[in-house]
Amino acid sequence: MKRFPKILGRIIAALKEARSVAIVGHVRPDGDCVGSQLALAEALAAQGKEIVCWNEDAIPQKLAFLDPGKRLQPPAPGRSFDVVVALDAASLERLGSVAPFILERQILANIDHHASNTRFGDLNWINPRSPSTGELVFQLLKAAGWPITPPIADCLFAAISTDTGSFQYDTTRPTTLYCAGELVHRGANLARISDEIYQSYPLSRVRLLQHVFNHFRLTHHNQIGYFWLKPADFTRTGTASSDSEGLIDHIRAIEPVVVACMFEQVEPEIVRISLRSKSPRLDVNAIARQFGGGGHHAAAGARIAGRPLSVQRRVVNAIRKALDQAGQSHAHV
Ligand SMILES: [Mn+2]
Repeated sequence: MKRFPKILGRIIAALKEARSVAIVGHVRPDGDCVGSQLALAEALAAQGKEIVCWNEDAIPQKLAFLDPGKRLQPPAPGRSFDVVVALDAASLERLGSVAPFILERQILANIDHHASNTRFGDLNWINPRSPSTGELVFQLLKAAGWPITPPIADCLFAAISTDTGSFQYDTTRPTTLYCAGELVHRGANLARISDEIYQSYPLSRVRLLQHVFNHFRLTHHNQIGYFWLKPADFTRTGTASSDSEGLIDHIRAIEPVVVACMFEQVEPEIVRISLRSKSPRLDVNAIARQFGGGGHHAAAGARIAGRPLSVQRRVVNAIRKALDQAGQSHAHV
C-alpha cells in the first residue's frame, strides 16, 4: 500500500466533510492551473459537492476544450464556502482578485508545487519535487478513492503535459510518466489534447512569434537571449498579453542560449519578466526573487517597477552575474 503524506489525508477529510467547495487558481492561468482545477471540480461534483471554480483571468482559448460545461465562472458576490482549495498558486497575491473572496472561509487548502510557496493556507500541501500541480491532484484523487473519468484524465494529462514541456523538462520523474500512462489508460485523449494545445496556434499568435524572431537579442557570448513585447506589438498583431505564453521557449531553444528572458511592458513603468534556464547550475527562481518574483529552478518570473531600459539593464546584469557564478564555459568567444 502506497503511503500518502499526512497533510493529504487532512485535506481529503476536509473535502469529504464539505458541502460547498471553491477551487481557485492564479492570475493568467496556465494549463497546469486550469487542468488541475477542472479535474478536482469534476471529481468533487461527482461526490455531490456544490462546486464553484474560477480565476481572475479567463481560461486561455487553447485550453477551452477542457471546460465544455463552462465550469470556470465567478460566484455571486458575498458567497462563502466550507472549503476553498487554491491550486498552483505560490502566494495569496498570485490569486489576484480571487483572494478577497476567500478570506471568509472555513478552511483554505493550499496545494502547490512552487518552492517559493508562502504557505498561506490553513492546510498546506506543497511539494516542490512534483513537476506539476496536476500530478498532486492525481495523487489526491487516488488517495481519496475518487474515480478518474475520461474528462478528468484529459484535464490532468493537459496539466502535467504543459508544466513538463511535454515531458521534456528534467523535473519529469518516473512517477510522472507512470501517472501519464495511467491517465491515458483511464481515457485521456492524447491526440486531441496535443492537437488542441500544441498544434492549433491562431495566426495572430504566429505573427507575434514572427515579431519575436525578428527582434530578439543575444548577449554575453550568445548565452543570454531576450526580447521585448510592448503594447503596440499586441495591437499590431491582434493579440493579447495572454498570447505571449510560450514564446520564450523558442528563444530558450536556441543552442548557445542558457537563459532566455522575455520583457513585457505592461504599464509605462511596469515590466513583467519571464525567465527560462537550460542549465541545472543556473537557478532563475533566485534571479526572479531579486526582483520580488519567484517560480521554479528552470522557469520563473517577476513584475518590476522602472523604466524599460533600466529594468532591462538590471535584469540582464543579474543574469550575467548568475552565469558567471555558475561557471558556464564561454566556448563561443
Ligand atoms: Mn504549475
